[in-house]
Amino acid sequence: MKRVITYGTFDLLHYGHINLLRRAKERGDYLIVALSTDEFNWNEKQKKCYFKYQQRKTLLEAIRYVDLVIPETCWEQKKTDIHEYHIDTFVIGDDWKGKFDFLKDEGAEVVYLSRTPEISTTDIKMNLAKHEEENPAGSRKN
Ligand code: C2G
Repeated sequence: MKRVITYGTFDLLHYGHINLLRRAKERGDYLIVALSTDEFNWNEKQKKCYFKYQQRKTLLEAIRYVDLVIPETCWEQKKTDIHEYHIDTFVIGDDWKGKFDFLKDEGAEVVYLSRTPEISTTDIKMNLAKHEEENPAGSRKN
């Protein structure tokens, strides 16, 4: 049983995330997602999530490619996760290319997958804010 792990915030889940998770699962039989907690997101990535951890976890657990969701609470846990969860392959988007090569020393294959272009949680938020500005809810007809 080949075990794969990936890490992320996965806020406002979109098709870019799904493309990543699908390709990650294709590399093994069992996919673990280490989901960034709200505290980790804010303290380490300055991200304020629209959905709280439990909501993001519920969404991920509904995805057919995902077998287990665990919390990501710090940068350092990757090394121990590889051993604790008997991971064969670490997968993440290529926006992180080269950042986690040290996991090879723990015996894991490290794979950077191409990001899906033209979609991001940040863009979704910006586009929604712009739309709201151009079509304030209060003045909507009927
Ligand atoms: N992703 C993608 N294509 C996009 C957007 C995201 O392939 N258009 C991938 C990212 O590369 C990442 C995963 O989807 O592998 C989750 O993206 P984020 O939630 O933005 O994750 P990030 O904040 O990069 O967290 O310790 C690692 C970090 O927790 C990674």
